[in-house]
Amino acid sequence: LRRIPHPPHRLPLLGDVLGASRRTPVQDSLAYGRRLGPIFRRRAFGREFVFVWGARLAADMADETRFAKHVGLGVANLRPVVGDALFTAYNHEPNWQLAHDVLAPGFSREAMEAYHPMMLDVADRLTGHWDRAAASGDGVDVPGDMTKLTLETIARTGFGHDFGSFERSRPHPFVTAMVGTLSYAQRLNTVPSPRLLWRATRRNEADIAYLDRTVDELVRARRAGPGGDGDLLDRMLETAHPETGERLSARNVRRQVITFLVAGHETTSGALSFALHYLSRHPEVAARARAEVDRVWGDTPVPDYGQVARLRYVRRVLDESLRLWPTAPAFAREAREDTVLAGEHPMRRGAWALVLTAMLHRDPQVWGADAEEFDPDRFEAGAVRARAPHTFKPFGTGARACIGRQFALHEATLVLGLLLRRYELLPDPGYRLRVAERLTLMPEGLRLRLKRRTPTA
Ligand code: MNH
Repeated sequence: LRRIPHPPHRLPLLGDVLGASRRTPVQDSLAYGRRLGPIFRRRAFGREFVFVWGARLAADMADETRFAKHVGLGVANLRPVVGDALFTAYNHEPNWQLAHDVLAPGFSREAMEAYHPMMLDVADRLTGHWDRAAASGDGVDVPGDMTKLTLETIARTGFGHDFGSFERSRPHPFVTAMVGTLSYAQRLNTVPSPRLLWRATRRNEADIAYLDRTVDELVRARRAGPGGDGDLLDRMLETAHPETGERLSARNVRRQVITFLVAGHETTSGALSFALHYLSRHPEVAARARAEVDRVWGDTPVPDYGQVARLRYVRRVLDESLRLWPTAPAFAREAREDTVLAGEHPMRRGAWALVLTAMLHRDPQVWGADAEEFDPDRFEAGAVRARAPHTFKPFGTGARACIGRQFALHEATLVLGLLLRRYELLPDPGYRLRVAERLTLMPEGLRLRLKRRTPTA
């Protein structure tokens, strides 16, 4: 450990807090990473965290035979909310495999095809709202509206539920409570003892109680009603494990529903928002993407499932946005046994480090001297093949990688296609990208003005 660099000015007790802010731990870590190199440590209140972002080191940590997901820091802080549900389960907890096997078919191609028309329905509500903004010349609140869209999409496709987000002027209280628990989980990492946050702790307990109540109500309604055509909730409630015949308990179902409602929308919303920001700032990229949509979709009023995957350039815009701002900006890995990381850093069994995806994605040795620039052509097939493996990891790695990856990519590509086809995106020239952190990343205060392109479509 002593060989791993750390910031020069360490305060007794407090640790490496000089020049760092509690609100932006990821962006501060990017700055440290640039100064300190591909592996570094930060200390806060007597706890030491190792960050890894160099491509060689990160690729070694992707070796599933020697490393596994570590449930730590922000993820562990969510355990009081979602316990042993998929995202927060320890590797050894039996409910991980059970839920994974029961829910994986909910992300198969057939399942995705069934979600597609529902995704279109929700997107219609967004464009209804944006059409009015385009007509009146008002700007739109991009992260706010993308959050409405992605929340309604996962609620509808996964649970047959409607939060009515587009009919509300303020975020649904479920979103407020969710953002509350995410922010609280992040803040817990920035204080020596949770007792310092007693007021926020009480608030957090109320937020958790609200999430639980909302979900219990949703489950009660499903049990009383007709069923959801094999959606995620049906699978959670009805499906027995194909081999063991085991089912998820009521308590575990509650935790899974919250997990999917949260994990299923917050990061996708950020990804869409960053992509829209970059599209508005790069008119030549937007023009190319729009030409592709016009070519692939022609004048079909609604694109079908297969027409979404054929938007290759739009998908590259999304990948490039997730490269610069992976909305889940880090994940933790632990050693399964005593091992040596990249032949250099000895690690004991159970020792762990954070893979700082946001910085791995900017490693100049992988992405070149212009790594900080937005350029979707980096994801052309030839360029991808030429790149070292495990250097683009917005969805994590290995057995515990994102189960919703295809879902998110399909939804986001579809929505970007629909928006590009319908509007010109006009940036506010005074806006400077500000990134808000609450475990996930979101462009703060991003507003765009819209010009309706095809009044008939
Ligand atoms: Mn998702 C795990 C990123 C969309 C549900 N997700 C992960 C991990 C990353 C991630 C990174 C691994 C975390 C870790 O190793 O600790 N997820 C994303 C991003 C998007 C995203 C960047 C959108 C863009 N995720 C979605 C969607 C859903 C979803 C959509 C559901 C519909 N994700 C999950 C679940 C897990 C997960 C569930 C936990 C999987 C597991 O541990 O088995």
